[in-house]
Amino acid sequence: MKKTINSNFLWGGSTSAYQIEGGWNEDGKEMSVQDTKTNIPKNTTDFKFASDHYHHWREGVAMMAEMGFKSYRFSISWTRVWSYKNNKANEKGIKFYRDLINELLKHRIEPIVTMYHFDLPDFLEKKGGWNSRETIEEFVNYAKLLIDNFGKKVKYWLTINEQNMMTLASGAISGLRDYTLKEIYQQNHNMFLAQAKVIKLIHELTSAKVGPAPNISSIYPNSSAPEDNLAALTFSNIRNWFYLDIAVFGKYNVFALDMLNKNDSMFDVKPEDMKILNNPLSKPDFIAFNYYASGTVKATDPNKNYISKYGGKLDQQTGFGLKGFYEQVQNPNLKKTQFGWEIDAVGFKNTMLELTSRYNLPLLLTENGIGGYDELDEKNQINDQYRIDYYKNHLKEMLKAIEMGVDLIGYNPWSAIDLVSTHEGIKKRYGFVFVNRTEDDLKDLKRYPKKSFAWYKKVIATNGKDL
Ligand code: BGP
Repeated sequence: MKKTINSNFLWGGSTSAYQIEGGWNEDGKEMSVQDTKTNIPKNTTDFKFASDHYHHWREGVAMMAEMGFKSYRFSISWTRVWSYKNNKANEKGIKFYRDLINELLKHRIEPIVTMYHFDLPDFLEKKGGWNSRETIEEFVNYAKLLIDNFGKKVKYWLTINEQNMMTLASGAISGLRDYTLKEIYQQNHNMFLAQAKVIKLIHELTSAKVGPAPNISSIYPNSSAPEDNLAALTFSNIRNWFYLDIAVFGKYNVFALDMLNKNDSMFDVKPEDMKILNNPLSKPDFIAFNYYASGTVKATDPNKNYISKYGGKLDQQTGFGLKGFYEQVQNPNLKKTQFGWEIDAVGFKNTMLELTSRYNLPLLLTENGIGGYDELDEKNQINDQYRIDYYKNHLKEMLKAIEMGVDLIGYNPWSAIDLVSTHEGIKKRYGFVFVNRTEDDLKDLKRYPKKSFAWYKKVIATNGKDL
């Protein structure tokens, strides 16, 4: 029988706390690294007010319900629920998320909760951040707090959003000081340990399911030259599989270790670490993944310098290069978004097939989408046909992947509602719902459904039959 979407498929949308909430210093919320960030690009808003979801969340959930959402993937702000100043939970912050979760459940929307999405408490960063093993214990304590407060109602947890992008493109995301390659990969190792401990904790204390949420993309070689193929294999392993091999198999990926050794940057591993990473209770129940675009690479030019960590054009999808290993190039077969990311719907299917053949676990799509300029027209409408086209093509490929045997349990595109991009401001919009503000003018923050809102509503109502 032809495999198709289950009736309990989690159709929804996705956001993250610092990019949507605002209320950056309200009701006892303390500073995260996103609040203290100093490299906000010119003419781009910071995250203080964002979409002011902190004051519009009920309306936001109502609009999600109107679209027929079965799930909503959002993150909890660590600094809203825990006070390092008072060394105790911040009840007002807890109440915000309790109310949000209750409201979602009232509308039969399943909360999919990310514990940590790029917003480490600044207090911890100042004490060494993820380079310090203390942060691992702090993350475990924070996870306990979340389980104590929300564990009875949340059935799907995500540990860390895009740990791979925090490692590979941290300049675009966190704006932290210029760490050395070894320090960056030490942070990465410590995050792996934190994740393993928290997955175990969730398994011990709840019946919920939990998974990591990396950004995963198929990687193509620029030509059939064996050297280009090796570059593609290397990049794919360093970008993608490194993160999932450790989470699923408890094993460090050889390509990643080789790259670190050759750069004299191998991180320190304590004897007990591998036991923690290999604990059977630390294995994920599913793989959540974010997909925006594929990537294409070629072998590197020995005479050229590469941006390996930070720099102008490096972000989550573009500009990757590492001398002696790979250089990302443009794929002439693909069109680009208004913000320069390649559009590859077939790559979405390829990515799911690669994930399934490597790990054979259920998959949960937690981000996919297109950033573009949207404006209200004279009738106060937004015609984002380009977004509908993007989703339509991706969903067609998703259906083919499911038919081929991919066990995909949900599709939660980015983003449910307009929010602030990681480094390109509010002008780079992703939502089904328009939020009326600009980079420097908060206007009335009124919400307007875009054309894609009605389209997505129909897709959900027909369980993906009517695209
Ligand atoms: C992912 C992040 C999100 C998000 C999205 C779009 O990497 O998990 O937080 O913002 O990409 O990226 P951007 O905001 O840079 O356009």
